[in-house]
Amino acid sequence: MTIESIPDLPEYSEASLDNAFALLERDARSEAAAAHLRLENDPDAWENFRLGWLGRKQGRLNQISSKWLKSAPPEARKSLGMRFNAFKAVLEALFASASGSGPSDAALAAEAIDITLPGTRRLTGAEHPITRTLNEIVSVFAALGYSVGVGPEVETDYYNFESMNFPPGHPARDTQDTLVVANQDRRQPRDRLLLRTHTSPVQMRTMESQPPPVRIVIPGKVHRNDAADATHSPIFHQVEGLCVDTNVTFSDLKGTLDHAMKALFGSSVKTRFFPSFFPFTEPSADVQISCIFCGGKGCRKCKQSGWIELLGCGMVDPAVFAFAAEKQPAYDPKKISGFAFGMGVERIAMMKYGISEIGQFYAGDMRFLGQFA
Ligand code: 2U9
Repeated sequence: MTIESIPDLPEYSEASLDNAFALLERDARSEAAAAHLRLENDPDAWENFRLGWLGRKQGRLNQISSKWLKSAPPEARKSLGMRFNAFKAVLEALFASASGSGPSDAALAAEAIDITLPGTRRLTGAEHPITRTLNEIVSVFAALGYSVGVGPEVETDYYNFESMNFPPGHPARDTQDTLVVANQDRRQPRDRLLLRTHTSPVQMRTMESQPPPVRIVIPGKVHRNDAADATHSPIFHQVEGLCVDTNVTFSDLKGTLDHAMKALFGSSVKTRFFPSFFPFTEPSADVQISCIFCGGKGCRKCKQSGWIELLGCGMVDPAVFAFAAEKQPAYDPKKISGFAFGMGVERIAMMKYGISEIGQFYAGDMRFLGQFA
């Protein structure tokens, strides 16, 4: 209500004041009744009633009294003031009776709770089997004193390939084809961005940032232009490890990985190492473990061989150390040596949990994922 919308009093006789205040009281009582009805849908109905009449600034009582008192002849002011006080008491009584009356039966019934009903069962979250396997692998190495590193999934050509001994144009790059960021012709070839094909760039960055000794594992997501099938996905997870110190030997590598495989698959598991090739290690090896399904006797899973190939490893190639030495001269291959290894997390999770389709990990099907809760 604005001050303009308040009617002027035609005159200040007692009869006309009686009439004006009777009308005000009638309005107030009918608004109070309406507020009471509205209360079920509008919990603020009574507060709005109070503010509308008794509010300090916008309340009608104040506005009307100041307008009428201002224009009243001096002899009518006393009577007018007393009537305002009486009307204020009516308004306060209306409000007090309402606020004391509480919510209606219907409102109480609507929010009643039947405590005899069973509770709502909420699904608790659980680690995804890939995350769980990745963490398990990492903790095996953490217990051997390895620290854990992470790094960018979008990498430069230098860290992903060149520093890992895949020179530009070298055919070894074809084994790890990947997506590259478009429109980078103005950048130097070594600075062009791509989705990393392995987590090795993080090991290289670690060596650049600290002198030896280094013992570190890097878990993470990697990307390769590989066709998806039952056991391959173009996006997968790896854990790679790097150990650099004085006098690190191939025996240390064998002992470390033999221990890790026993920790992951059980103490009866055996390991064996076969010559292999990776650009970043020399010599390199593929590691097999005795078949965890048949204990080495030969079964369908191990194609009757008793062995399953699980990871790759090798002694860090001196050429890789030479790239690190550009920033940290202590990586002098004449003074230090190191081993590195890499494993696919999906492959290990599939072995541990007897899963035959890699796509199950990514489908988000609760019937599959619920088994790991
Ligand atoms: C630095 C130097 C050497 C990491 C290594 C492998 C062997 C390997 C594969 C296993 C299955 C990749 O996920 S997979 O397809 N990895 O066989 N990775 S040695 O060598 C490094 C890493 C960093 C500085």
